[in-house]
Order: sequence, then structure tokens, then C-alpha cells
Amino acid sequence: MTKDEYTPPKVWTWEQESGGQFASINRPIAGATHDKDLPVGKHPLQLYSLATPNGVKVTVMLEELLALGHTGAEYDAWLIKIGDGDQFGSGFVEVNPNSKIPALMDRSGSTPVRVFESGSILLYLAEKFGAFLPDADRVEVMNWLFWQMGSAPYLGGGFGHFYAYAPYKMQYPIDRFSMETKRQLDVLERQLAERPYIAGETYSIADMAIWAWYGQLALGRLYSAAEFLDVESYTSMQRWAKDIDARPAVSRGRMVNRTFGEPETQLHERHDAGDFETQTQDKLNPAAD
Ligand SMILES: N[C@@H](CCC(=O)N[C@@H](CS)C(=O)NCC(=O)O)C(=O)O
Repeated sequence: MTKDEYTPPKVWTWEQESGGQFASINRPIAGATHDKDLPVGKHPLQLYSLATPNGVKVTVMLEELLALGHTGAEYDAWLIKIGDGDQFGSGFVEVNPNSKIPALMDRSGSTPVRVFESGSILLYLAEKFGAFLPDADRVEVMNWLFWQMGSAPYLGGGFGHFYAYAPYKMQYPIDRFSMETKRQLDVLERQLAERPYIAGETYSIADMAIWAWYGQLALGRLYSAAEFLDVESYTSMQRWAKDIDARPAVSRGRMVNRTFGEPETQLHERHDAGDFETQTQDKLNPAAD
């Protein structure tokens, strides 16, 4: 019997932590673990999030909307520390019963609207503001947005988990999910070889969703896996990923709710456009620099 071999019992029970990064926050039951209200700020949109790829999709969209002049997209971004279990607080669970970031409350109308699942949030905002969902390519944008939502768990929960977070390296799952991740990169490469953006001529919510995962993977920002996956060989992806990375709204969006990386790139909470200049960790906590 090899180390990876396992005979499942008749009924699975939760007996011990599986080990590996994030094991301590995983549990087989849903719902709140503690009472905690969420804070509410002054803006119409209240975002509860963290700057993981799923979180970045939404902060990039909000910053892009503001850059276009949609003042109704002003937002407060509150930090949800998933490593500390904030996603299991009662207030968060009311906004997202699935206990995952990102989660949004739209308080602009008479009745607050909760929006969860990053793809749903992107679509909600695109429809609300009539932006980044071009009529001509609407179906293609939806195709690729849903493609991202279905595909990224193989990259994150599959490849990323076994390559970077599992307690030890296992060849079978790493082979399986590397194969799938490279297949997905090739799907994108072929699409981007023929058009500037994923759904056609125009930058859209499909680009924002896919860039946050696959663009950042291509730029070597996820799982220290650039060499292993030979991301440089996907040349059209590289062109597209760098183009989007150069957008000022994308740079700002990546900073919001970020708790890792250089202190000047970390804006733990965002409540005002000016916060990018004055509230980053290098300014708030200069001694830690
Ligand atoms: N399909 C969801 C996935 C969200 C998700 O997996 N969020 C992660 C961070 S990237 C999370 O909140 N994890 C906390 C947990 O699993 O307890 C979406 O796109 O919004």
C-alpha cells in the first residue's frame, strides 16, 4: 500500500483536520458559528471580501465602474479574514449562506439586496450600470463568465490545493489537475489568439472574471507555479494578461482588502477613493515597513 492509498469506511465521518493550509477553517457543515453583525458604511454598495482572485474580480469591476464615472458604484469594502473564520459570523451568513467571499449588499434602494457568488455579483453590477456587458457580445460574455465559474475550481481547489497547500505532494492529483489547468490555459490561448478580449473586441466582465484567476496565473502570481505550468508559452494569454494588468482600475482593485504582499499594495478597507493614497499599510503602519 502506498502512502496515498486509502480504503473509505462505509460512512464518512469528520474525525480530524486533514492537514495542509486552510484545513482549520474547513468543516462539513454550513451555517454560522458565532453571532456577529456586519459593519455598514456610508455608500450605496457594501462589499465584504478579501483580495483572493474571487474577491479581486469584484473590486476590479467596482473600480472600473467608478473610472467610467458611475458614482452610484461608490462602495465600502470591509475585510473578511477567512483564515480567522469571519465568513462564519451570523451577519456574513445572512448575506451569503455559502460562507464564502465576496458578498455584496446593495443598499441603494428601499430594500437592501444581497448578492453573492462572484459571477452573480459581476452580472448584477453590469446590468445595474449598463457597463462591461456589450450588447453585441452578450451571449459570448455569458458563455465565458459561466466557463470561468465552472472551470476555476479545478485550478484553485484542484491544482492549487494539491500543488501548493496539501500537507504533502501527491503525484496523482497533481498530474490530474495540472493536465486540466494546462488544457484550460490552452482553451484561453486559442480564444485570445483570435480576438483582443475573451468575448470579442470589447473588455467585459468575462475578462475581469477570467483575468483574476488565469491572467494572474499567467503573470506568475498564483501558487508559485509559473515555471511548472510553463505559463510563458501561452503567448496570447501573456499579451492579454499584461494589457489588463496595466489598467489603473485593475491596479486599484487588486489592492482592496489585500492583506499580503508589499505594505504599499495593501488597502485593508476602502471607504473613499482617496484611501489608495492615504490608508495603505505603509502609511498606516510605517514602523512595520
Ligand atoms: N464560487 C464562489 C467561490 C468563492 C470562494 O471560494 N471564496 C473563498 C476565497 S477565494 C472563501 O471565501 N473561502 C472561505 C471558506 O471556504 O471557508 C465565488 O466565485 O464567489
